[in-house]
Amino acid sequence: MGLFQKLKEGLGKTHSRLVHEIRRIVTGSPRLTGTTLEQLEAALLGADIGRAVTAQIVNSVKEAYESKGNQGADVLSIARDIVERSLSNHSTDLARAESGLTVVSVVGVNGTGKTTTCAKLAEYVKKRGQKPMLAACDTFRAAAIEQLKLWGQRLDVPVVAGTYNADPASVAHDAVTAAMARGADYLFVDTAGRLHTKNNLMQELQKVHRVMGKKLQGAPHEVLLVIDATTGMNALNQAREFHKAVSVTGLVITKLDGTSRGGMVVAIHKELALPVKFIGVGEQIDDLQPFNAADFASALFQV
Ligand SMILES: Nc1nc2c(ncn2[C@@H]2O[C@H](COP(=O)(O)OP(=O)(O)OP(=O)(O)O)[C@@H](O)[C@H]2O)c(=O)[nH]1
Ligand SMILES: [Mg+2]
Repeated sequence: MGLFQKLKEGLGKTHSRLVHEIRRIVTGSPRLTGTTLEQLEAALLGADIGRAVTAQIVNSVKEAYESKGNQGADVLSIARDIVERSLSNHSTDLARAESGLTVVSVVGVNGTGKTTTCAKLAEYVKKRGQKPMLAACDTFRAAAIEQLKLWGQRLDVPVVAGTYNADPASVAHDAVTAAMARGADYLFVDTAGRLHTKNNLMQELQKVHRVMGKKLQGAPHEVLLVIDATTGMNALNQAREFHKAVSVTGLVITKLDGTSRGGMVVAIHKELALPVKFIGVGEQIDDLQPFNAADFASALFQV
């Protein structure tokens, strides 16, 4: 299956909700009235597209109707174009250190998909011909180390791990040392899930980053915050707090296949001005995709 097809399937719940509702609204009302616009607004907000972008879409639909009449107001394509434009002002490629090893720290609250994302990213760079390594810095949750090691075995990617309850910063230090010694291109650092409201845990994360930065200048070169799309707008608070503590460089939004509110990608991007770098649309290893604004917008609104 092609990448776009997979994306379309993954976003299927959000797509059918939006397209179904918008079509019902448009065909149910031969003339565009105030009520139609209100229904359109409700449909877009219901998919969590957010107030700002929803208002833009509703205004454009109104303008198109006023200047061109009903025929000119193709609501789905207007929405598609506005969503694409609102998402496309950022580069989304994985950071690359100027020379040698690039360290990518993967952070977020519990259960968002960090460990899976580390594995998927390792596979992603491997497919491009680069050499990945993994660091098991979740020394807290039961079975977290085994989970990452299992991925390492499956993907044939080396994993640096310590023991449970070891200081994650010391595992991170050893992992950077090992990755440099082995000439890896990327080190993906799997960190423990933590609530953004827990100060001591956020400080622990800062320490992990500080220690890596001492070992290798610029590390971590990328801090990816993994957000579970099914948590909806609470993700905004998570993102703000993580960003404050560890300067997030990009977002990974997972589990988009599990929600009909996939428009949250648009709202979060608008609200935070942080690039969405990857999205997860399933549990398989190749279900993590580099984010592409045009494809995402088409997958939401294209019939
Ligand atoms: N459907 C779906 N499931 C996903 C996606 N990404 C991750 N998952 C699933 O989410 C669950 C949790 O994933 P993990 O990678 O263990 O999450 P984590 O953030 O490392 O969890 P903790 O380490 O406990 O904080 C697993 O069952 C994954 O398969 C996705 O894009 N879609
Ligand atoms: Mg994990």
